[in-house]
Amino acid sequence: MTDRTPYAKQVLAAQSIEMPSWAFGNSGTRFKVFAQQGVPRDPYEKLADAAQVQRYTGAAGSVALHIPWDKVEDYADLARHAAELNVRIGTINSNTFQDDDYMLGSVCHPDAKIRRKAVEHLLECVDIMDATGSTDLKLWFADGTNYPGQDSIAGRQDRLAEVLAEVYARLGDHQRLLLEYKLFEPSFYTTDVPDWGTAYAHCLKLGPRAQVVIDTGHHAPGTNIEFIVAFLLREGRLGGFDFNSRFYADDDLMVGAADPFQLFRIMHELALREVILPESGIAYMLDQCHNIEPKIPGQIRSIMNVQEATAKALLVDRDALEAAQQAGDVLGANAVLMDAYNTDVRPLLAEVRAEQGLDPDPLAAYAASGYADRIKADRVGGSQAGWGA
Ligand SMILES: [Mn+2]
Repeated sequence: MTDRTPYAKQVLAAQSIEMPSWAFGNSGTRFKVFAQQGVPRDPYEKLADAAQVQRYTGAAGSVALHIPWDKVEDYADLARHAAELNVRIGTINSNTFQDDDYMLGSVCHPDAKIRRKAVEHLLECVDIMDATGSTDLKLWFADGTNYPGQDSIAGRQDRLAEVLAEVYARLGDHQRLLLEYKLFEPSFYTTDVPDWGTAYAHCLKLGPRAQVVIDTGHHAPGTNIEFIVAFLLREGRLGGFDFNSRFYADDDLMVGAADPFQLFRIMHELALREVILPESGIAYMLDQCHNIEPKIPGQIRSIMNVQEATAKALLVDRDALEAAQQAGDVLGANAVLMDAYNTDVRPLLAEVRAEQGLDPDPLAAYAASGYADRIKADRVGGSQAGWGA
C-alpha cells in the first residue's frame, strides 16, 4: 500500500469551501422561522461571522452572496470589507422567486413583461459580479407548473433558452453561468430545470462558460449522484456544488450529516480527477440553513464534514484500486475503497490544522473565543437578517 498521507495533507491544507451568506441569517421552513440572538443585521455582519468559520477552519475562504438579500449601496466596499476579514466574495446567487410577479414563474413566465423583469435582475447580478470581482453567477429557478395543462412545457423551455442566452451574452470572458437544477418544489407538477440532463442540455447550447451545479439535496431518493459527478466532469461541464444533506426532500441540512458515505463517494470521483483545489475551477459551496442549531458552529461542522470526506477520498490507494479493477477483482476493488472510507481521518486533519497554526479542534476553539456572547450583546437593535430578508 502506497503512503498517500503526505499528498492528502498537501491537498487538505489548500482546500477551500465557500459559505453561503444566508447560513448566518435567521431561517426556518415555510411553517416558522426561528429567531436566534446575535444574528447579523446586514451583509457586513454576515461576512464577519463567515470570517470566524475561516479563522478556525482555514478552509472556508469565500462567501456566496444572494441578491437581493445581500443588497448594499457599494459592492466594491463590501468586497474590501471581506478582504480585510480574510475572506472574499464568491458566487453571486440570483433570486427570481420572492416577488408576487413570479407566481407563475420568472424566466419561463408566459408574460414577456415578467420575463423582462427577471432578466433585468439577472443582468444586475452580473453588474454586482463586476463590482465585487466575483466570477460566477449561480442561477436556480423556482419556475414550473402545478397542474397539467397550466402552461406549455415546451414553450417554457423556449422562454428559458432565450433568457439564458441573453444573460450568457452579458458575461465577461472570465465569468461563468452556473445552472442549478432541482427535482421539484416549489412547483409540484413540472419543474423547468428539474435534473442535470436539462441543465446540461441548456449549458451545451450556451457555450463553454455555462456549467452545471449539483445541489446534493435536489435529487430523488436513491439517485446515484457520483455518477452525475463523473459524467459532468468528463464532459467539462461540472461548474460546482451546493453541498447539503436531505433525508426526504430538499431541507438544506448540514453536508455529510445524512449520508457521509455518499459524500465520500462524491469526493472520490473528484479526487480521482484531482479537481479538489480551487484552481480546478469547480466552485465547492455549502447551500445550507441552520434553523435549529447555532449558525457559526453549524458552518464549522459542515466544513469539517467536507474535509473528512475529502481526506478519506484522498487516501484511496489508486494503484491498488486500478490493479484490482484491471484484474476483475470485484471484492478487492471494493475493499480498497472501503479501507479508505473506514479510516479515522480526524487525527490527520488535526495535524493539518496544527501545521497551519490553527487549533486542531475548530469547534472547541470557536466556543472558547467568546465570539457568540459578544455578538449577542453587540447586535441589539436593528432588524436581524433572515431567510428572504
Ligand atoms: Mn442550492
